[in-house]
Order: sequence, then structure tokens, then C-alpha cells
Amino acid sequence: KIRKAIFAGSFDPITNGHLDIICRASKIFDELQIGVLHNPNKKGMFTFEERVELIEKCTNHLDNIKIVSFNGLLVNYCEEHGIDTLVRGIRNGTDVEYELQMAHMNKELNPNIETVILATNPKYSFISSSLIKEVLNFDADIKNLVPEVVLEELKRKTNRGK
Ligand code: COD
Repeated sequence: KIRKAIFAGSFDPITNGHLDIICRASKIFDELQIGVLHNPNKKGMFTFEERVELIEKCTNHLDNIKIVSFNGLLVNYCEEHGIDTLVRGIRNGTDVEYELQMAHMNKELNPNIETVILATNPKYSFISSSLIKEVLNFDADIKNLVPEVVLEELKRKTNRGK
């Protein structure tokens, strides 16, 4: 049986923390879908198309990745596409509480789907898309925190950053 998993998120934008989870999960499963939340009502810094394009550019060295869009309940998307595992990442205790709550809700919604939680690589434990956008406002050097293509795009969009 082919093991299909999905790593879902907003990815606004993708960071080195996300990418690390993607690379590690792609070794565990036969196919890893990257589920990009498509919510036209939620305005982020990057459009849906831009977020997808950035993920494409930094995952093209992996051959079992598929970038997909979803809206509505994630477990429904999984059911419709034969996916039985949700991959999530945790950075700290706050993430643990949030992820456990989501895992339990998703289990309630569909008991056939498992959540697999990977612990962050410690060197990325403080990285989040929102903190990156915040420090960029102050021209911070974020080159170790996001993939090169993301850095270029962030600099282009904001005229800030190093
Ligand atoms: N290191 C390791 N992991 C990381 C790092 C890092 N530095 N940064 C982020 N991550 C992990 C996050 O913990 C998360 O697991 C994943 O990467 C994605 O993160 P984000 O922030 O891009 O996306 P989220 O967490 O906001 O995405 C939430 C979903 C969109 C997946 C969720 O809201 C959802 O499934 N929505 C659809 C509706 C639904 O089904 N709701 C019911 C949920 S119970």
C-alpha cells in the first residue's frame, strides 16, 4: 500500500522550519502532499499563487512531493484523496498544546486519519512566518531563516531586509 501523507499550512511564506519538516517527512512517506490553505477571505503577505510558487521553487529537489490547494476541513480533503496521515511540526510547548488539540479534533472528525508530529530541528525552533515578517519591518538579517528564493521575494515586496 502506498503511504500518502499531507503537510498542511498557510505557508505565508514557507520558512526553513517548514522546509526541514517537508524534507524529513518526504523520507518517511511514499508521497507527501503539501496542502496550501486557499482562503480568499484571509489576506496574507503573499497571494495563494505566490505561496505555491515559492514552495515549488524550494522543493523541486524532492521527487515525491505534490503541492495541492485545499479549503474547508482538512480531514475531508484527506478522505477524498486517499490520504491517511497528517504531518505537523512542533517547536515548543505552546505548539504542543495547539497541535494536540487539533489532532484530537481531527481524530473526532475522522478516526481513520492519524496525526504524526515531528519535533523541529532545534536550530529552527524559533522560526515562524509571522515573526519573520515582523523583524523584516526593522530591516533584520533573515538570510539564515528562509530559503534564498523566499528571501529575494521578501526583499522585493518590502524593500527591506538583508
Ligand atoms: N519548525 C517546525 N515546524 C514548524 C515551524 C518550525 N520552525 N514553523 C511552522 N511549523 C509547522 C507548524 O507547527 C505547523 O504544523 C505547520 O508547520 C504549518 O504551519 P503554518 O503556520 O504555515 O500553518 P498553520 O498551522 O496555521 O495551518 C493550520 C491549518 C491550515 C493546517 C489548519 O488551520 C487547518 O487544517 N485548517 C483547515 C480547516 C480545518 O480542518 N480545521 C479544523 C482543524 S482541527
